[in-house]
Amino acid sequence: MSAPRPASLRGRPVVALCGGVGGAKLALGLDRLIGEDLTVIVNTGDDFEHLGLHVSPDIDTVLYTLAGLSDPERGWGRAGESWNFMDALAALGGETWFRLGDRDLAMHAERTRALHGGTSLTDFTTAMARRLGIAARIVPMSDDRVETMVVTEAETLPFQRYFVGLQCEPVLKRLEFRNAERAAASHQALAALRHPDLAAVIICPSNPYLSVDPILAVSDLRHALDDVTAPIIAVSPLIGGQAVKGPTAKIMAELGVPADSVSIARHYRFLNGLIIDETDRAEVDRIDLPVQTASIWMRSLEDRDRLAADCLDFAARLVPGAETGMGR
Ligand code: FO1
Repeated sequence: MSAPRPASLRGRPVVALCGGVGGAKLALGLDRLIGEDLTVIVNTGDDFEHLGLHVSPDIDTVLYTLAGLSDPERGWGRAGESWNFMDALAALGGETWFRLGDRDLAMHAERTRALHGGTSLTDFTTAMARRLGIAARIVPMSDDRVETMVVTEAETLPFQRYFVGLQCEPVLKRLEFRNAERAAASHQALAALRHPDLAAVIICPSNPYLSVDPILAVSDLRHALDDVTAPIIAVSPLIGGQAVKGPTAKIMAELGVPADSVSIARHYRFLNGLIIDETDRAEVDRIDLPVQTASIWMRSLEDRDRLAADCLDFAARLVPGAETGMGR
């Protein structure tokens, strides 16, 4: 059973910014705690057209995770998946570097059909969340195409070619978020950030460079965040200088940034507070922000619930006038 939320936040909306696997775990804890008061704004910089289908990997990871349908080992795709389509495709000599499971395929086919019929990605995603019985609103950062491109020493790669095709091996020089400045924010994402009673914005422990920066690159969203008066907090994606999963530490090394929570706090310039792992307690005094230590490695459902409650407690204590007993 989830912990009760702080009285000062009860019934008030909360926004989470989220990428794929790591972020979705916290989004699940938040959904279990505050359900329909939560809006999750999801990165779509990883979206791409594959085999004629519109694939939105981070949206699907969040949908499947919150619906209890995700594969617990991989973190992406659906549990109990079968791969007949991929096997048949391989036999025909088709492209198999990016794997679409048979069940997952239904989502991509349905999304592609809906988008071709004029439905927006926002409307399709919110409809799917309802259909899958999810209480929170799940919304893409934009209905317009924004493409994360990875600039390496040798070439500029579309995100999935770098992430899946090359397993993040090439040394990253920088990232580009094509069309982000021109893309309009999803109307639901903007409305959630502009809600007059907004209680908190929580940046999930997703990869800051690959997963959260594309959201922040959408100028409408960045400006809306600048105008947010509610506390904006982040959960560090690092524990002991390493990501639980994924290439965050490798990318930080390649960008010449120390892989620690101090760098995460500097990266998100607009933060009012940062949650770091209790084992990184020694870093607290080097961070120029209110810091809460917590156990941020989410192995069990209870871990997700507890961290979600910690986030809301921390945000509630950051409101001017609230008692500030930071966990230092
Ligand atoms: N990740 C992989 O490492 N290999 C895959 O073949 C793969 C397929 C895939 C299909 C659908 C989907 O929603 C996600 C998929 N992912 C795969 C994960 C995805 O590439 C990443 O998790 C995100 O884009 C980064 O957050």
